[in-house]
Amino acid sequence: MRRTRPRVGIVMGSDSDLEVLREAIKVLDEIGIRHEVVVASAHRVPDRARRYAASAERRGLRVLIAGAGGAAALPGFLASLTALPVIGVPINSTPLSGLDALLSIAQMPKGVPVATVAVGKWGAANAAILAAQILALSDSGVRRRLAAFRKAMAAEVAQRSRRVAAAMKKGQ
Ligand code: RP5
Repeated sequence: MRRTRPRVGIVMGSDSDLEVLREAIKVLDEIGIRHEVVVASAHRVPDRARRYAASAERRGLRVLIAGAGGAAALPGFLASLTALPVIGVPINSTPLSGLDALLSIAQMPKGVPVATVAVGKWGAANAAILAAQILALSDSGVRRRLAAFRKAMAAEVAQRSRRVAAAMKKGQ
């Protein structure tokens, strides 16, 4: 069977960002979306990051998820070089716990948007769900699997609610 090409590119400023971005990888795997993962810092290897962004659409990618810490230029840098939607994940790798990255990624100048999610692991997971939602607009398979993912999440909340109710009853 022919394997489909990756649809989501996950780009990180450093391999030290991987622990956070694993949350995005887990969600994409769960929903069954092919992805690729690369390290390409905007500050340390700008040419590599530029080449990646410039070739992304041609290579079949449809959404980029970019994680960076510090004065996080990477998501905005990629967004300036491709028309693909870029989702930025602020990484809590600095003494400011990611607040610096959040502001750098969210405060893009008018004309070059980056969809910015929460700092750290929650943001990484949400970046993957948002990427799935974008792909679902034109892919019925992703739409079905995303619906199943959301259904499983709702079932889990219901289960937690039952657990809390049982614990309350026991305590009474
Ligand atoms: C950023 O600097 C990376 O995205 C990372 O979050 C941070 C620290 O990188 P390392 O010094 O751990 O390589 O570019």
